[in-house]
Amino acid sequence: MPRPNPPQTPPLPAFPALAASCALALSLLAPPPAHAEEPRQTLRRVTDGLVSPLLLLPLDRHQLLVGDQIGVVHVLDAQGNRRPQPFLDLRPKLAKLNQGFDERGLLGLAFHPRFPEVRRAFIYYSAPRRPSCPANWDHTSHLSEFTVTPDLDRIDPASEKILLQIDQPYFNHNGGRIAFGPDNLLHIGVGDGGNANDQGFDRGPAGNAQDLTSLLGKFLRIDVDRTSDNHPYAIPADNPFTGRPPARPEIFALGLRNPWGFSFDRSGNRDLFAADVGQGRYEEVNVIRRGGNYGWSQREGRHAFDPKRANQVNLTDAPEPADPSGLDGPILEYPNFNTFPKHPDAFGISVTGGYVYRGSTLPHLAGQYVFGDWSRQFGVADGHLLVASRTGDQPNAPWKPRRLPVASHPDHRLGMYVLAFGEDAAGEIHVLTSQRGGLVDRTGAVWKLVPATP
Ligand SMILES: [Ca+2]
Repeated sequence: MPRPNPPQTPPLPAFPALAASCALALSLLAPPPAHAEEPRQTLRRVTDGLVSPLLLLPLDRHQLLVGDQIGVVHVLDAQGNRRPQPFLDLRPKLAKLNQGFDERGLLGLAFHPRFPEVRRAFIYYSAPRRPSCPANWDHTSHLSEFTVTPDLDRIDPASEKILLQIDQPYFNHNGGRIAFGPDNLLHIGVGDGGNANDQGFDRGPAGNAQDLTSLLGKFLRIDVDRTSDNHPYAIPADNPFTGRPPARPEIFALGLRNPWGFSFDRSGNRDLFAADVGQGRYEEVNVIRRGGNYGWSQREGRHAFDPKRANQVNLTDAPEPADPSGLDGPILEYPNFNTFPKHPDAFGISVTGGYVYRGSTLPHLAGQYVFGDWSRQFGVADGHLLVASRTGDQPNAPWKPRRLPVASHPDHRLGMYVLAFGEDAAGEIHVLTSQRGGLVDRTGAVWKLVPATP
C-alpha cells in the first residue's frame, strides 16, 4: 500500500524489533486520551475480500465503484454485493507490483464532470518504463482517458488514450489521486519521485518538489475539454506558470512530498484539502491554492526540514518551534509516532487524506475534516481515524486534529491499515482498509461511517 516514509530506497530506516516493541509497550500503557469522546458513529462493513482498496466513488445514486491497487475496479450494488464482472481490469497494463510493500498500481479514477452524458473516465496508474525513461529509473506514471460503454457497465481497456506520462525514479511517493474541481478542471496530485529527502537520481540540489521544470512533487491542473498544439489537453489560462518557461505550465501548486488522498469540499468554499505524507517528523494536511508553495523539502509541516536529523527520535518530546518562512503552511499537522512516541497527538506515521463531511446522517460532523492515519508502525496494522475542526472563524485559522471514536472499535485501535477514504453520492464517508501492509492476501475491506446505535 501506498504512502509511508519507511521504505525509502536507501537503507530502510531499520525498524529494530526492539524499538518497535518498546513503542508498542508504551502505546499499550498509555492512558486513554483526555479528550476522549463518546462514539456517535461506527464502522459498518460494506464489502471485503479485496487486496488493497484505494478508490471509492459513486457510479450513480445507488452503485459504488471500488478501485483495488492491484488494478481492478469493482461495482457494488446498494447492498454492497460485488458484481461478478469488474468495471475495469487494468492488470495487464500495470508495472509489475511488489507482493510486499508497494506504492504503485491503480491510484486514481475520476469521471468527466458531465458523466454519464459524457462517458469519459480518467485513470492514473503505474505503467512499465516508457522507452524514453532512463533505464535506471523505476516506472512511468500514466494519466489516461478511457471510454465507458453506453450501458455504463464497464470501461473498455482498449479505448485508452494516454494524456500525460511522468517518469518516476523510484517506486514510492507517487501520489496519484485525481479529481475534477469546481472549475471543471482535472487536478492531479503527484509525489516527489521517491527516495528520501527529495534527493537522488538526477535531482537538483533543491529537489523535485521545488523544481518548476519537474512535474514531481506538485499539484497539476489541466483542461481535458480542449487540446493544444503540444498536448491532448489544454493549459488553463490562469495556471500560475502559464507562459513562464522553463516552468511546466501544468503546475498548479508546488512543494508536495506525497499527496496521499485529496478532495474538494462539496460545499463551503469548495476548497481542495490535501494530505501530504511527511518523512519522519510531521504529518500534515493542506488547503491547496493556485500558485501555493507547500514547503517540501525546505519544510516538513510547519518546521524547517533538515535531512541530517530527518528521522532522529525526539527523546524529550519538546515542541519544536514553527518556522516563520514565507511558504504556505499546512492547516494542520501532527507529530510522527516513530519519532515522537510519547507525544499525545502522535497519531501515526503516514497521514491518509479524507473529506470534509457534508453528508446527512452524522450532523455533528458537518463541516469537519474526516481523515486518518495509515498505521502507527510499519509492518503493524494499527491505523486510526481522525477528525479536525477549524479553531476559529478567520479564513486562515488552523484546524485541530483529534481521534475520531467509533463504537465498532473501542480505544481507537482499528487493527487495520487506513488506506484511503471515499465519498458516495449522498456525501457519506467510506473507509478503505487492509490488514496486510503489502499486496498479499485479500484482507482489504470497505466500511461506511454510520450513526452508532446506542
Ligand atoms: Ca508542507
